[in-house]
Amino acid sequence: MIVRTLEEVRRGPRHVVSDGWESTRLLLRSDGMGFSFHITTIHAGAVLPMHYKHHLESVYCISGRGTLEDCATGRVYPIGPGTLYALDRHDRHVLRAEEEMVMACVFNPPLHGREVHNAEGAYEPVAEAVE
Ligand code: 9YT
Repeated sequence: MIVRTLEEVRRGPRHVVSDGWESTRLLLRSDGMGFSFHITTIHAGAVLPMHYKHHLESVYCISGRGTLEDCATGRVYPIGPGTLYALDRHDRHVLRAEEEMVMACVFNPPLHGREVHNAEGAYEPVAEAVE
């Protein structure tokens, strides 16, 4: 059984800070669950183009407000507390945070833990694990 707190994981290497967002990866590939689970904070004003070509991701908004653009259709969805989006088709998208947003994110396959977005807003499938 695994029991850990956001507070303790935030203090270690599973807390990653990047441009416009930071994320605490509570579960990673090395935990053996078949998915990874993250609590991600999107900073106010961030505009994040993303395209997870190698992963499926679902995102649940806990707090804050913003919008999600589906680049294939141009459709823009309001995102707020209680809204979930799932990138079931590896959808290219842009997340815009009107205020700070806290999101719970699940990735399949799980992230290893040190990925950052490449120029296309994707995570490369890499081989290194972070324990
Ligand atoms: C909402 C969002 O950007 N999710 C991606 C997960 C997060 N950037 C992470 O942990 O890498």
